[in-house]
Amino acid sequence: MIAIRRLSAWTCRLGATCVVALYALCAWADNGTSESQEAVAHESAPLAYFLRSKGPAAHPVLRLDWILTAICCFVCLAIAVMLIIAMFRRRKQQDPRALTSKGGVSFVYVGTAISTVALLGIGVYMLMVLAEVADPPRTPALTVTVTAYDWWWKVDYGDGPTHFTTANELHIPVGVPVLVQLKSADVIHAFWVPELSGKTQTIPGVVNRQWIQADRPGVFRGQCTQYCGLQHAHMAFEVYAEPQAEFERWMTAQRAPAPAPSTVQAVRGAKLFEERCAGCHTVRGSPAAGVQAPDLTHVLSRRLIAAGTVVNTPDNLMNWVQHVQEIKPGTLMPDMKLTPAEAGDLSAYLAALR
Ligand code: HEC
Ligand SMILES: [Cu+2]
Repeated sequence: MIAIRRLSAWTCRLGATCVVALYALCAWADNGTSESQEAVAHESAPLAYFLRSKGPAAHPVLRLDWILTAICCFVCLAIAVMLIIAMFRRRKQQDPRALTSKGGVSFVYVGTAISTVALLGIGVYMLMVLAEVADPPRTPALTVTVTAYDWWWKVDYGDGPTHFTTANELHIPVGVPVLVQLKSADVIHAFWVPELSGKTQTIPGVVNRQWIQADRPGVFRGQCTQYCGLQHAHMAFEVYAEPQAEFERWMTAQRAPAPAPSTVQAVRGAKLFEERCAGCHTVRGSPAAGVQAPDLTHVLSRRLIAAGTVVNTPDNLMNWVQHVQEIKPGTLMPDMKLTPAEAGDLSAYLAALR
């Protein structure tokens, strides 16, 4: 009896050590990567779903993660320890022709009972977490519509004359619940901002709902989490949680149409854009009204382009336009063949879309 008690204490201690080690490993990976990937996604890579939750829709999920991990570690260890004991504690030799063997069956009953209770408990706890995060604590302060495309995200704000569209970037006011209506334009994707909420699928023909809330200002990385084809891994986005005033300034700036091109070069660039890009892209305030690609009215205001793949600098932008298929092979924009003069004109036009 004493031996068993000592053994179970030892197993518990080892389980706890495993969980702590796992946590340390996550923290280490998190630090290492955020330094080396500074250029791509500051403070948000990797997704850190085992480390931080920054809002009420994510806190219960993080707690669930760790409790389940602890239980799983404990079960693995307990089984390993019992196996080892079984290997070393042989029974007395028996007559090999004997038909009956005694003892040991009670372990089956005890094991089944413990597993049943544990699994039922976990099931109930999971349902409680689901209920806890199903609805926001109060009426959402804002509703946005996010539509998933192969392989980027369209974000729509407001309707009627105040409506505007952006891509791969979700701005929200801090400290209030925001309702995200989720749609898909093609296949099944899934919306996930680990620090702000659990995962929700986007399904063609269905409008799903997920609420998010950030307790503090910050940038939170999101990722498509349902395999959707070749560039699924490059289908990220960022959520910017901002104080109300800053958020409203951003909205006002985004609502404005693009200014008319002001230099001769930019006018040439605008014409080129209409001929070569307008079939897919929209620039409000110009005749370009394509719908199958990101709205570029304020493309320069975005930190990243191509669904989190490229940092948005003037050089990277023109490199993207001309070498899309090298940067994001298979994506639904073709490489644009431009002469150096055309690239200069287009660049001058795009530079005003901020
Ligand atoms: C056949 C349709 C098509 C044409 C034509 C096209 N694009 Fe695109 N473009 C796309 C798609 C689709 C994406 C999204 C790619 C992704 O992220 O996977 C995109 C993305 C972009 C982006 C990144 C936007 C962001 O916020 O992530 C820029 C900039 C861009 N295109 C510029 C241009 C320019 C300039 C032209 C014309 C020279 C052009 N595109 C022509 C389909 C097109
Ligand atoms: Cu995907």
